[in-house]
Amino acid sequence: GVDHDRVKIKLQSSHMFRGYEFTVIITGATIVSWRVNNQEQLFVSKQAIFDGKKAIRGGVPFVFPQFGSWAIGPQHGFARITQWALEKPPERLPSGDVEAIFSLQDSDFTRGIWNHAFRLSYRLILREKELHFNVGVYNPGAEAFSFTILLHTYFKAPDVRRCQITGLTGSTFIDKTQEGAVFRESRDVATISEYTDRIYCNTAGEHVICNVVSGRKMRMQKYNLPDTVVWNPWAEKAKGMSDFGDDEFPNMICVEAGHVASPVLLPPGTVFEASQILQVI
Ligand code: TA6
Repeated sequence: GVDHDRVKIKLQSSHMFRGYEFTVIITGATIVSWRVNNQEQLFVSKQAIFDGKKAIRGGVPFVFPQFGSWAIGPQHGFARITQWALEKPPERLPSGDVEAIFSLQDSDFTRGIWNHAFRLSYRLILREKELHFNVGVYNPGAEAFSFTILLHTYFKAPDVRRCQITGLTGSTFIDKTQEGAVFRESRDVATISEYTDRIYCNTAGEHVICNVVSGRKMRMQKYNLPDTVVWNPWAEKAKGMSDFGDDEFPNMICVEAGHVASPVLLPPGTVFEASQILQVI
């Protein structure tokens, strides 16, 4: 269903009690819920703010055209706090999947921050245990522009200390908890036991995150999103965030697919395409 600020998309499964659905808040095209077998896979803080002025603390905020802080605009860019358009309402495809397309193009608001004409398309496809994210960035202008882009996914977890992430081995990472010092990941399986904020560069095209909700595993496949950010604010930082409960940090792990270690340079008249597939396995 579509109402003025959110689009709820349900894939009615054959089994009575096994619902597959996702909900998108059109501000920021932020997915705020993705249920598989009626179980929520995404973390959204109980103190998340939905007024559109601040990014939603949870779900999958859309980070564009800037990952991180920049001098000219809000941290992580404007896409996640701007009203997108529902380009194509939810439709069941012949394959049985359900597809919805959101779009965002430059406006007075965006040009006031970042003076480029652009058009984003965001095609979401719901399959039984999968959610596909297809992103397109188009440059309609006469000048090239560069950007960084990331899907800021908050996974729900019973206890982040038991989560394990594969596919980071051997990658160099920028450690934002240590003033950006660069290290190499030596562990086959990465775990988190403290405040963590790492930009892993040129990681494998696939990660498996273990011990997420309901003890299942989450497979993340990335295309043209070479980097992976891993974040958990832990207790101290969580206390300093008004939209993050003091006791919530154990129940989330951010594993974020992006092109952030180096910017994308987009020549006039061309398109950057990237995608992510999340699958409960
Ligand atoms: O997820 C990585 C990160 O860049 C962290 O440094 C932290 O700032 C997080 O994003 C959340 O940022 P936000 O602007 O949503 O509070």
